[in-house]
Amino acid sequence: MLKPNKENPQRFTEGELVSEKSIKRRTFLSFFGFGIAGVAAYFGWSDLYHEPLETKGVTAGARQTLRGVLNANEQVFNKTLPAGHLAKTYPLSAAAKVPRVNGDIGLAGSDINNWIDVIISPGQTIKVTLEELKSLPKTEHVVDFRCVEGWDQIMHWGGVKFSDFIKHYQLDKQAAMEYVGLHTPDNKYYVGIDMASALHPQTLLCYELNGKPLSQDHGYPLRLIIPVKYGIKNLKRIGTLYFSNQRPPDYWAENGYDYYSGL
Ligand SMILES: Nc1nc2c(c(=O)[nH]1)N[C@H]1C(S)=C(S)[C@@H](COP(=O)(O)O)O[C@H]1N2
Ligand SMILES: [Mo]
Repeated sequence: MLKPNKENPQRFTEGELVSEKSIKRRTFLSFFGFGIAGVAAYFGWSDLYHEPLETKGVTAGARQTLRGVLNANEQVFNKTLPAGHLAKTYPLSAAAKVPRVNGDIGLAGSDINNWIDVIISPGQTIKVTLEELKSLPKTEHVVDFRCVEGWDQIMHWGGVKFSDFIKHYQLDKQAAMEYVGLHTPDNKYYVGIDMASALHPQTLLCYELNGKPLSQDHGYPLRLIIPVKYGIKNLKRIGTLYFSNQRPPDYWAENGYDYYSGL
């Protein structure tokens, strides 16, 4: 649309015409690129902000359109990321000497065991001890750990590859399911992970940070380290691990965050 030039209301400048056209074009493009900003520009941020929350389910707390975008992103990422895509690794010297602690939901109880419960079918649970896991091949890596709050830190982790754990306990049938669910012993923190990301070669059932056993606030005895996901998915103090074809409940997805939370 042509608008009068402010300085000279009788004149229209070509610049305005071009820039308005290009803005429209960009809005259009980013909308179809699933950009949240694009969607907001298209519908108006205030409409988005005031639209009803999604129907509460495995995910909750996000506006309906935003959740639609997040779920569409999951489809795109699942189909386009090459299976072997690795997170960047760093030299040992780059690892934080005093790693920061963030998030203590599910860590307050005294229910600190040296095993985890692995539900291999609805009626069958096996106890997998820390000692057993330590006897399996150890994998270490130094990766950038990223929190959705905006900070990141290079950290040195050690543990058993999730895929080695699957192989050792012959859980192939379970690994053919779509999701892994994990929760703390008190059930207060819980996450769901798509199986492709769980089986990713850098995903660890982790028991060491900087070459030492995990401290309690970093998730003793065992935590998930999944460098292809944001920190929220890296559950500390695993109590129970199970397999499912439905999305397992997920603490932050119920509070408005992306279920997939991939990097
Ligand atoms: N049990 C549990 N695990 C958790 C959290 C939590 O609150 N409780 N917070 C998550 C978040 S948001 C981040 S960023 C990382 C932080 O891990 P760190 O304390 O080892 O740095 O743990 C994740 N795992
Ligand atoms: Mo986080």
